[in-house]
Amino acid sequence: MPRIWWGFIPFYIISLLCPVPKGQENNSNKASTNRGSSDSPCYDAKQRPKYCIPDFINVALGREVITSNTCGRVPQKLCYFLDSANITSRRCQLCDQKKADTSYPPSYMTDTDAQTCWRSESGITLQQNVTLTLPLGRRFELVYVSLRFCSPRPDSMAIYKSMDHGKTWIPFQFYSSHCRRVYDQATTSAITKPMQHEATCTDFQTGVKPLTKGLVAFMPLAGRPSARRFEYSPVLQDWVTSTDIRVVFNRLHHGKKMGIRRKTAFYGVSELQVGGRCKCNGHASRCTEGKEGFMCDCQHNTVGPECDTCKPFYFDRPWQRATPSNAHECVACECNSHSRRCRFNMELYKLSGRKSGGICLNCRHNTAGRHCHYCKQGFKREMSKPMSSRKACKPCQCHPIGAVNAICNQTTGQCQCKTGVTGMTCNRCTQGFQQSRSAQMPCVRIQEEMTTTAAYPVEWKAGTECQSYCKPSHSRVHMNLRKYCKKDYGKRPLIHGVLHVSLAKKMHLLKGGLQHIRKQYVPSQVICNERNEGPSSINHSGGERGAS
Ligand SMILES: *[C@@H]1O[C@H](CO)[C@@H](O)[C@H](O)[C@H]1NC(C)=O
Ligand SMILES: *[C@@H]1O[C@H](CO)[C@@H](O)[C@H](O)[C@H]1NC(C)=O
Ligand SMILES: *[C@@H]1O[C@H](CO)[C@@H](O)[C@H](O)[C@H]1NC(C)=O
Ligand SMILES: *[C@@H]1O[C@H](CO)[C@@H](O)[C@H](O)[C@H]1NC(C)=O
Ligand SMILES: *[C@@H]1O[C@H](CO)[C@@H](O)[C@H](O)[C@H]1NC(C)=O
Ligand SMILES: [Ca+2]
Repeated sequence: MPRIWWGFIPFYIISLLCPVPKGQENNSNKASTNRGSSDSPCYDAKQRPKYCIPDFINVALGREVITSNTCGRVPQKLCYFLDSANITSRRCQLCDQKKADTSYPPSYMTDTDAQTCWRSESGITLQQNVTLTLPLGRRFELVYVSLRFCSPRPDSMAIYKSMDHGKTWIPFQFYSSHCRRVYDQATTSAITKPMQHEATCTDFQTGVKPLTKGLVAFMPLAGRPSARRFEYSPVLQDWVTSTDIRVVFNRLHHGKKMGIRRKTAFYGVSELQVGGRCKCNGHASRCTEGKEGFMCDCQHNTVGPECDTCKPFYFDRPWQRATPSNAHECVACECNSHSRRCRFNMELYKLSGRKSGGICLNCRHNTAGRHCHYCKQGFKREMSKPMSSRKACKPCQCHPIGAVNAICNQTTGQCQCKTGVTGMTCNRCTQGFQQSRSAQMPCVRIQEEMTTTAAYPVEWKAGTECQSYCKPSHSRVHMNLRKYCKKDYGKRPLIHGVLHVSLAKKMHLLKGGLQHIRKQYVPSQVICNERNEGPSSINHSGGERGAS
């Protein structure tokens, strides 16, 4: 990662103008000597998330600068000064791109060598602008833009920034000895709050001296009223954000002032630096350069090039930029381990007093609810297991005929029984009742039954668990009542009749393959009441029900 060339700008200037949270300056040293998650600047000693930002880097280092104009396409004479204060130290040299030692390419601005120098063509006319464009590849929050010249500084120059990768440009700063004439701007003395996101014009750093090695340094936060509360100022956060930097040299100093003729004068820059840090919104302390450019090393359960979204399943509250007083980390949804997906709901979030707005999606293990915190219909809570257990909810197993529907009381497991039916799953006739032939009234008062006369021996007696008395029929078709209940209920809250398995169908089933049949469902009565040939002769009010 390219470091800042600190020798360039006095450190105290930067620390004064761009307050850095305590401990950040020493960050890089710590990180290299004392690596480990517990030491992460994004978490405190108790592993609580805290505000963190990446180190400053010289974003321009090694990057390509696109220039409108570079000397030496045709050999030219360029004159410059050896001594920054002495006009008589003038030297003239040939610039010729055909030879390496007489070439002054743009890459000399972003190398690490303070001696190497890019030079524009000489003989720049008064109307001619020379432009340097530096794409940064991603969004950075800039601390400074600085140029070290190897010619006298320009009389007028402008710095622009882009926030959309060069589509549009926003003035960042103007430098001119004649602000009004060149840029139609007043020379700014003080920056007030309403204009702190606007470019100003200054005659500072525009003098002809030093004749060489002069500096133009722009600090976008310098003198801006909200700079001290930068982390709480969206206006300034926006102001320093850029994807590209453009420097335009609009006017040379008069040749007379320098004692050189315009024909041999040029713009020369030995170092172009852009101090900035990746925009990571307070959620990363590191930003490393990889194949796809600089990437924030996002913490606090955030993701994205700028740590600008919550990572999947961490949608319990909305994403927010961190501040020094609150890390605003993304929080996982509470789904009792029954879901790995959730979504955010603003209404619920507001109702909860801005605490929780996550809604679990696709609750598994027969659970339901916003947090998968209760059992879905047809299931009861298994109290011996914690809610987060995969076995927290068990099927009600309400009897398909004895119960009104498949839904039981979540806590007690009690199914809703029809008249005269009892038992947790409604599988028995109450005392004084006995089984009838009707599916709607499976148990009738014993005296009523006497009067209607039972054609078949009905054995659905009190105290008899159906499953235990349901014997396999002769056909050895082992049916599973439990599965039947599960399948046929829910869709049909009331069963109006029982299954007729016609003889033909039965034959088909027997021939067709027992394996298949074993998976089929037949209500208990079919098997219970008949030895073998019975089922088709049972005539309840309902019609035939699919055994397929
Ligand atoms: C780092 O911190 C130590 C004390 O913790 C201090 O003595 C040192 O000067 C700091 N270094 C820098 C580069 O700020
Ligand atoms: C200016 O530079 C010239 C030649 O480099 C030298 O002779 C002269 O003494 C210098 N003058 C001052 C004031 O430094
Ligand atoms: C040079 O820049 C100035 C100021 O931005 C502008 O008004 C002028 O049109 C430019 N000249 C050319 C030739 O582009
Ligand atoms: C479930 O049973 C309990 C205990 O009898 C009762 O308090 C509760 O109201 C019942 N719940 C429902 C939804 O019927
Ligand atoms: C079943 O009962 C209905 C009247 O309830 C009657 O019309 C029908 O013929 C009976 N079917 C058999 C197979 O007994
Ligand atoms: Ca250089």
